[in-house]
Amino acid sequence: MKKVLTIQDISCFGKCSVTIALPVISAMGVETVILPTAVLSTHTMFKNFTVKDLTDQLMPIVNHWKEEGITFDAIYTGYLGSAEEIEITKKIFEMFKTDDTLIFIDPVMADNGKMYPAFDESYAKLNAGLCGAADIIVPNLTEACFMTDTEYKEEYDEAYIKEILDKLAKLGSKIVVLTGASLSEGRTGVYGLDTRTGEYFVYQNDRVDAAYHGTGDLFSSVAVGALMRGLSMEKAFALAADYTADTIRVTMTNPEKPWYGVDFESTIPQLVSRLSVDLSLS
Ligand code: PXL
Repeated sequence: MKKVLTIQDISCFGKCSVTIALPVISAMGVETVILPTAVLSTHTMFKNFTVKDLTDQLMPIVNHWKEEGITFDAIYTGYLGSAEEIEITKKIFEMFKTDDTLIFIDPVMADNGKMYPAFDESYAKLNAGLCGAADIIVPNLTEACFMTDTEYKEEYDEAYIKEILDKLAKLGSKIVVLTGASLSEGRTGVYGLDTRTGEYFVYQNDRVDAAYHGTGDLFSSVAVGALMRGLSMEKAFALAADYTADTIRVTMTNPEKPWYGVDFESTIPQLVSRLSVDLSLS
């Protein structure tokens, strides 16, 4: 069984980061090891959330793993709390990366044109530096704009997306995948570039007219799980995009109208069966 290390926070309530990555990647048949960067009472879209920073725990934990001879097939990073944690994450890559380790970075820090409360633009530059160590990065449009000093636009054309991808490529990652890239009215999805071959790839599905927290984490977790199970990049990202959109659709029918997170618990069985179908066809 493949083994993924995911480095991101635990938001105890709110369904994001570790509380999505752990159940979703595990359900996909991949062992999921967690390195929590902080413990928060909720994610940062709630008011008055508490935070216990765990920066001082990261190196002691990974040093213990190293002594135990523990290895990983992939390292997937999401929400990191501080500049110092970005530096430590780079060290962890150096400690655990082999020729076969996939480094997958979701530079979680912003959405809808704005940084999340805990971050500023200098943090975006540090995240851009971290992205240079990745095999695959999956910023959303806002994060990509902050990392490449590009004006964020709500309305744009394909040339704008390609310009951002070309700038992201200069950060140094092998594959760059822009999420939330919309090429036509009512459609959205991913637009990727393999910087080694110069080839672009696109996957679009119907835009669901609702926004929930944690959907980026859901998308990334599914992509990591699918890649670990051996799906091609195109298939892994198509599965992640479709599953995320389906889960948003299901969440919209919940009479309790949760605003803080999606009902991925209801859709995990569909994810697992679509993964089996995709694997049997590949
Ligand atoms: O889903 C991204 C995310 C992860 N972790 C924390 C967050 C957010 C988004 O708001 O606040 C703590």
